[in-house]
Amino acid sequence: CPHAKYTRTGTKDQPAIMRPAIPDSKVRWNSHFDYRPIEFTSEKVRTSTKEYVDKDPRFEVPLKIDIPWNQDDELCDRRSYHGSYKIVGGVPQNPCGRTGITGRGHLGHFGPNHAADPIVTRWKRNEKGNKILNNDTNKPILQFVSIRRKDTNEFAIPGGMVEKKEKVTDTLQREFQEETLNFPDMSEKSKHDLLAVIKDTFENGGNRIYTGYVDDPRNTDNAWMESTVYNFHDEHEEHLALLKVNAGTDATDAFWHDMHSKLPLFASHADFLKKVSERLGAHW
Ligand code: RP5
Ligand code: MG
Ligand code: MG
Repeated sequence: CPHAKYTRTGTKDQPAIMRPAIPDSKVRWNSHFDYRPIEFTSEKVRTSTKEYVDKDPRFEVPLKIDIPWNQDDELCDRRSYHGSYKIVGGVPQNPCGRTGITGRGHLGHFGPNHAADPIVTRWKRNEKGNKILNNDTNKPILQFVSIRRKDTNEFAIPGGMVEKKEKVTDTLQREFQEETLNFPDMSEKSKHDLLAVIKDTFENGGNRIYTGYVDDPRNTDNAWMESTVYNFHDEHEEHLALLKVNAGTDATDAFWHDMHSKLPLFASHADFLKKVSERLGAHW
């Protein structure tokens, strides 16, 4: 499990909550520390009446709420990729350590909140179609479909939350479409063709890059993000590489971006991209 290391939480609509600083050596639960976390669950999550948002089992007395921790229940999969998590004080404990915040912050579920991240890549090419090499590393440069997130304004992979009873393979396609393929004026025929390409390449040509904890700014001691990350690479500019992208729901912008280590990216997304570049022998 990687170290939980975020120091603040917040979204565009809600001010950032400053977390008490936790020295690296004190992140793990077994290190002794005079720990005084802040309890924070956003108004939106606390007052939600959506069936898919958990009730807080600590406060719903006398109405007893029994959440099937560590299991795949009818609403969502509450299992972690990091094995069985502990229940402390009636709620799950973040397996990666202290975050400075208790409660759920902006997250709907206690325990793992599952997401999926599609990394769509192609080679950067010149007008003749040859791969462009980086001057320092002499390795070819990859490009990936990137968004700028509405909430934090950072560059990110166009991923999203796994919805109620959704398969991860469906989340990957849905989020990619929603966040990067927004063409309101496109004809029905072109839309149909475009979606067929996505469906075909996403269902047949992906490589799993990572599954597990994401160092997301919304993580708390009791709720955290985990993701399944896939790379869909178009080696010969046959299908995905030809896509034109346009920002949709959660993005202010969507574009093909050169991949390298200096890009400031949301959450653990740089770690995921690094893995892709290593796998394909690309510049990083
Ligand atoms: C990150 O948050 C995941 O890696 C994924 O990219 C994203 C999912 O949350 P939303 O984009 O739906 O806010 O932890
Ligand atoms: Mg998203
Ligand atoms: Mg989304």
